[in-house]
Parts: sequence; C-alpha cells; structure tokens
Amino acid sequence: MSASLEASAEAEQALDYDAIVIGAGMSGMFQLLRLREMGMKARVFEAGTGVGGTWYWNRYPGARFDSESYSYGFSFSKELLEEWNWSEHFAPQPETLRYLNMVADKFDLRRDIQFRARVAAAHWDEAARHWAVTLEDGSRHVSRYLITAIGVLSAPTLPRFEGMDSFRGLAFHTARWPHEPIDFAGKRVAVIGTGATGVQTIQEVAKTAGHLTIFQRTPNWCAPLHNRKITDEEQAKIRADYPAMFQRCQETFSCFLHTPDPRGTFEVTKEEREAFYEELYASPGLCIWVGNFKDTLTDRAANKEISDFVARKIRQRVKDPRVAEMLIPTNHGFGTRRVPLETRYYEVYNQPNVLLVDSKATPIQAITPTGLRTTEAEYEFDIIIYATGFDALTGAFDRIDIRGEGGLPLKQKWAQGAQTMLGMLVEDFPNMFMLLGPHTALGNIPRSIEYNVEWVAALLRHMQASGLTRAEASAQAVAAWTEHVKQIGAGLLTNEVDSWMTGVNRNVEGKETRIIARYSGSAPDYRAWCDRVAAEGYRDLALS
Ligand code: NA7
Repeated sequence: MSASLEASAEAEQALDYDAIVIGAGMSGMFQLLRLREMGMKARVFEAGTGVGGTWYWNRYPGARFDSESYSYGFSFSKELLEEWNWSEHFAPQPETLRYLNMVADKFDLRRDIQFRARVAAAHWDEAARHWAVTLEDGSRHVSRYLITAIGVLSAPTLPRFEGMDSFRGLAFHTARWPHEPIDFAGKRVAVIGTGATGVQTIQEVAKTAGHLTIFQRTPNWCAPLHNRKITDEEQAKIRADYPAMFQRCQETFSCFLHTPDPRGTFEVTKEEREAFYEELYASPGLCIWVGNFKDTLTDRAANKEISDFVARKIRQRVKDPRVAEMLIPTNHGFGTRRVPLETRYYEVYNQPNVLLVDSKATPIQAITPTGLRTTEAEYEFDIIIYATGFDALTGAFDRIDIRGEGGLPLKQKWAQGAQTMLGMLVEDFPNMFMLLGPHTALGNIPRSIEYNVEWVAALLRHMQASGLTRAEASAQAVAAWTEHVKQIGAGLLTNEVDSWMTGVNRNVEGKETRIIARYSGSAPDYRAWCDRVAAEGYRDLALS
C-alpha cells in the first residue's frame, strides 16, 4: 500500500460519521432523512431538548405562522400530507411543534439526533479530508461532511443596557421563552421591540396583563392576518389540492401562495387602486406585502400610495390620534421591512391599561432591579419581555468557531459580508453545505429548505457514485453568485432601510452598517441557477 493510500485509509477509519448535521429544525430533520436513505451514517447535533428549531425555541405567547399552514408543512411525503390536519389557516406555535414531533416519530429521526448538544467548533482537516466537530461539552466527532441547518433567524440578541442582570422580576427574550406557561394576570409587563415577534406577543399579552407598556423604537407597517379555523370541507379541499398548491408555491416569487400583481400601481385608476388595496387589506396572510402591485417595492411614488393607505387604516383603528401617529412609520415605506401580521394589534392601543412609549425620543438608559429607566421616567415591572430580534443570516454561523482550509475562520472570511455560492457553499470550506445560508432564497422557508436539502443530497449522491469525497465551490462561482446577489439587490427600497434584512443589528458589534445581506431575487430564478450547476455536472465546484 502506498503511503498516501495508507493515510487515506487511516483517515477513513477515523471518521465517526459520513455527515454531521448541526440543528434539528425542519432543514436538519429532512436532511437526516435523505442522508439515511443514501446509506450514510449521519448524526445531528441539536442544542435544544427536542426537534423543531424555530418552532422549538420561539414559544412566546402568540407565536404563529404568517404563511398558510398547509403551504408551510413538508411536501415530500404523500403519507405525511394524508395524515396531518392543520386546525387553523395560520397555525399557532404549539401545533407546529406537535407536527414536527410527529414527523420525527414517523421517520424515527430521534435515534440519530443528539439533544442538549451545542456545537462549539467545526474545523476542516485538509490532510484527513474531514471535519472535526467539537461540542460545548468538549466531546469531538469527526465526519466527512458538515451540513449546517442552523437557521436564518436563530441567534437571539439582547440589548446592551446597563443593569440587565439586576432586574428582580422575570425577564425573557422571546426566542428563549420558558417551557412552562407564564401568567400575566394582574402583572405589570413591558415589551421591548415591535417587529413581527413583538407584535404577536403584544396582542396576546394585552389580553390578560394587568398593565402593559410597549417600548417602541421604530414602528413597523403591520397588516391584518385574518386567521380562522379550517373547516372540515376546507380540509378535504386542501388535501385534494395539495399537488396543485405545492406546484403554485414552486412558481411564485418567494414560494408563498401569493405573488406580485403584474400591474404597476399607476397603470390603474385611483379608484381601482383603492379597491385593490382594500381587497388586499381584507385578504389573509402576506398577500398585501407579496401580492401587491409589482412596483410597490421599487417605485417611490407607488410605495407612498400603499403607505398612505395603510396609514389611513391605522388612524381609523387607533382612537387616540397622538398614539396613532406614533404607530405610523415615518422613516420607511410600507413593505420595505418585514410586514408583521396582526390580529387586533392596533386595537390594543385603545385599551386603558396599555401605554406606548417612544423609545427613540426617550431611549431606555438602564434596566433597574424593579423595572427600567428611560431618559424621561422610571417604570416598575413584574415581567420584561425582550422582543429584540436576532443576529440574522450570519449570526448563527458567527457563534460557532468554523474554520476552513489553513485554519481560516469563517467569520474572517465573511468580515466584509458573506460570500457564497448559491448560499450553500463557501470557497476554502470544502465539504461544508449550508441549508439556509445567507444568499439562499428565503420567503416561505420550508419550500426553500426542501429544495436545498434535495440539491445537497443530489450532489452527495453524485459524489458517492463517482467515488469522490471532496467538494469545494470555485472562487469564480462564489464571485459570480455574490455579485449577482448584489446586483439584484440594487434599486430595491428594502435595501435602503435598516433591518435584519440589510444586516443591521445595533445590539451586535460590527453590524451597524447596511449591506446587501440577502438574496432578493425570485425562488424560481434561484432554483434555475442551482439546477444549471447540477445539470452541468457541478463544474462550478472542484470535486475530487
Ligand atoms: P426584528 O424584526 O429584528 O425586531 C426587533 C425589534 O426590537 C425592533 O422593533 C427593534 O427596534 C427592537 N429593538 C432591538 N434592540 C433594541 C434596543 N436596544 N432598544 C429598543 N428596541 C430594540 O425581530 P423579530 O423577532 O420581531 O422578527 C424577526 C423575524 O422573525 C421576522 O422578520 C420574521 O420573519 C420572523 P428597531 O426596529 O431596530 O428600531
């Protein structure tokens, strides 16, 4: 045996697994199943105590889908679709978590998932062609492939106020909510943050809290969710329509059931426009955001029309004109940040036990043992809820010490912004595949997850069949995709506003400046690019 063959045989023996998957949310679960089907020995490491990812962690009151439930579930198994009934058009978090647990049971996934296992580091060893993964408990596990299934919005961030630890009441970040129910009755509650999460939390907590104070730094444009129960008749129709519905999700811009209206805002009369906006405002789900006139997010005048319309709605719904004005965004137009969907959110501000505080005008200075202090006043609370969001897109990667060839840290590689091929591969990080990496198509996320899992599985099958064990994106392919992401992001009004979608999070050092942080093209265009790479025999990758 030659020295190099001996070395590779030794390395082979040293492998604990063919593939390590980080995370047991929807992407990790489905990837595990596909790896198993191709005969691979796979292990999933999951920090939580159960499956579900986003739906495991985000247990805050009022958490629910903004995508239609049936368009969100897995589509890969006909049997699964036959077995499961969603109870509401936009299911609440406990139901989604039950669903994902049922999926784990059905496919016997847990035997390959290690819970309470947070990955601290993953280092590539070029000589041995493997990834060495170290958990926080110090244990080390070696695999040929590393698949990150760590989500897009999974690294929660807290503000950096003075005295954060001094508070004597209960305090939670919404994405680290306790597993036991919290009773708000008679309690003085604060909610900090009014993004999609804050809005869902506020409208739920307001139902029972003794007194609720909301600290809003930037108002968002919210629109009605229009949720309701699914009737038996609808259930039967949904089931019969599954193939057509999933086909539609493949064809729409961002895999939702809704897609932009092909008309421009000013191609119709003022009356027609107003009627269309009314129709959208009365429609369920994200229709008003992703099903609006095609130029809503590119043409300033068009954007102003819909913004003015929604502002009128807010003024109609909020009784106190001063409070209504506080709730109307002035620094960005409708839809240029994520549109939180709501159920009687604006009416919360008509309750006598609810106070809205403008924390841009009077910033929070410190958390105190009994509450918090702003530049203007002291407040006392029993419970503080931080709905302050996530270090999005790259944050979950930054929290793991990932090193590629020559010990290069991924964080360093991405210091000027992420560089990826299709959001799935990174040059110098061979055999690492990202299921929801920055620059992948987002939108109705499970649809993207299913596509990316299948794409990675097909690549691995191709490698298996050809006796290949190393895959790396070429510098050229990474440059081409990263440049494409930048180009299609230019001119979008969404990229002119601070938000997680533009990589801004002032609670994280180094994330103060807006960048083109995510792919903003269509999902079909994304898939076409990925399909082409596969059809051309993966020549954009160095395979060996
Ligand atoms: P978001 O959308 O990032 O919202 C976070 C909110 O918290 C937002 O209102 C922030 O105000 C506010 N925030 C954050 N830090 C502070 C400090 N230090 N002081 C005051 N207010 C603060 O996160 P979500 O969890 O609501 O939603 C994330 C996504 O998850 C959502 O888009 C869905 O797709 C699912 P700001 O706007 O920065 O002024």
